[in-house]
Amino acid sequence: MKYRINVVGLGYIGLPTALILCDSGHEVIGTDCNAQLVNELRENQKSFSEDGIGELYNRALNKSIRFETECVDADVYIVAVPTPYDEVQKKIDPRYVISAVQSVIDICHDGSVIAIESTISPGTIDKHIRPLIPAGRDIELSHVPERIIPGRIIRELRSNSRTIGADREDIAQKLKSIYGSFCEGEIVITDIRTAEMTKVVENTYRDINIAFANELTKICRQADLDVYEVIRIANKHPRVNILTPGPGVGGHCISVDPWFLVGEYPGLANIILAARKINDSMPEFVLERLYTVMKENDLFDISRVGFYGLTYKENVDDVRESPTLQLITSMKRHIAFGANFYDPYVKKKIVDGQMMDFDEFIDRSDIIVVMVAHDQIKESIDRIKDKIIIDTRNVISLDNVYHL
Ligand code: SAJ
Repeated sequence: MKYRINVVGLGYIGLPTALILCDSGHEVIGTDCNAQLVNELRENQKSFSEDGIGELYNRALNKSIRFETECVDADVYIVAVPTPYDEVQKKIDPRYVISAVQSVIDICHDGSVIAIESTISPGTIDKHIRPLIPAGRDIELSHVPERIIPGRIIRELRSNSRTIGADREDIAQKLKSIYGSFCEGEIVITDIRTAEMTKVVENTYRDINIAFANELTKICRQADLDVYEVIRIANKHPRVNILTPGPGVGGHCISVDPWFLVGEYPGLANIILAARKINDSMPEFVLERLYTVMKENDLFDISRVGFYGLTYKENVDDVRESPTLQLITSMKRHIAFGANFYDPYVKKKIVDGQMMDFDEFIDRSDIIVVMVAHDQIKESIDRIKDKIIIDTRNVISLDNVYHL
């Protein structure tokens, strides 16, 4: 069955979801409060690049997808607006989700379904969203947390398993038929609170496992062992799968979601809190390594140190909570200024010392700290082979490279 679907919020999650739903034959209207974005989308300019999104976008335009700044009447609403993170209070701010749902409630007809994809902390729907529905109105809520990873959005939209949390079986089945029109993975039905918790648990699981790899790195550094070799061998065990150490954990999800559990269950979330602390300590650990390497090489001029990569992971332009930005905060605390920074994906100047030209960055840096494994640096081995390199991602195939 085909539905009329209004996707509210046309960012990393909403836009690809709107396009793929349109491609699957639904009548789709994409809504975003950013008029400039809506105009660009109408005028054939998609807002970001991802493998496979261009073709989907062109096909959706031919299938008459519409982009609007207001919500419109529809059978189903998919809310995929951002949930800003308050770093001080360690809490997500649900205000955009609340206002998006309110805009939907203001115009939708009874019998409509609102599916919230935005990341929310457990309990948000009961606490902040349900009370928005006026008594006597028949509007159904559900939580269908997104699970896709930047860099593989379109592929994962099709292949990942999905969770649908709903109050009623018929509503869950309706959503299952919609998501099933493009999702080839298993679609699991549950209640809303379980769906909320599951999403946070998934990202917390990953945070804890990355923290284990990072803690091993510190232990191996002290024991003078190669952590990568230790992990490689340990992972030969059929039931062991240790993740990859790195300079910290960034992104809007893995480094954020575990705090919801710590905040709500302070006496119980012990491993979770320890993992967060370990991952948050990694940028500082990189600085300690840098200091050791500088001493070893008799180099003490910070203006000759270059940090490569500002994004939270490779080959994306997203800098939210990125380890490099965390490291810069740490440096400021130690009153260490003057280092060089460069990222091929960050086209605007966002930090002091940021160079916009790769060659200039290389020329100005005697020590290069690889913070992000963008393809560019892996393909520029010839350009950096005479530098002192601290490779926090274990991707530079040169001898004499320092690791974490
Ligand atoms: N990282 C490591 N070592 C690893 C893996 C990752 O240090 O072995 C670091 C990365 O460099 C990065 C951070 O962790 O800084 C997170 O990166 P990621 O690629 O693992 O995950 P995200 O944040 O891009 O996407 C995650 C995904 N969640 C899970 O893998 C459980 C994705 O499926 C979710 O949709 C997304 O969060 C989200 O929005 O929740």
